[in-house]
Amino acid sequence: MKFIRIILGKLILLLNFVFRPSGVKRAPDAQQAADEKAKDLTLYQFEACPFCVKVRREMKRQSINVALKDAKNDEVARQELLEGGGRVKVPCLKITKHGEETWMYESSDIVAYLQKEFA
Ligand SMILES: N[C@@H](CCC(=O)N[C@@H](CS)C(=O)NCC(=O)O)C(=O)O
Repeated sequence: MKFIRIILGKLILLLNFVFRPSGVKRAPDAQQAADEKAKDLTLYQFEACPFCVKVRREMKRQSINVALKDAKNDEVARQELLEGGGRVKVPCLKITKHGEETWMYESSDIVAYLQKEFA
């Protein structure tokens, strides 16, 4: 079972690479504003989780660099997710605004948020 999961994970990453979306092209000042806004975001994720791949693909489409934290292998990140969000489930987007943190679970909600904020 673990072996099948590893193979599926590798396959997902390969397909994601082969069919990677192209990112939106913005004017330099608009890109700078998007980069600035993206600094408020951190994505807690597992590298080969299909729901996390879905979110990372949207980030690529929106041409934004979001800090990624590996909640599978990085024990500190895992603990942050557990304490901040309440459970170790990925993807989870941490949004920090005016010193306040919001922890957003569910890939579809995260994609909708990214589209609302950056598209
Ligand atoms: N409906 C969720 C599914 C997320 C999900 O199942 N993530 C898995 C990893 S691929 C997970 O974190 N499982 C641990 C758990 O549910 O406690 C989404 O779309 O984000």
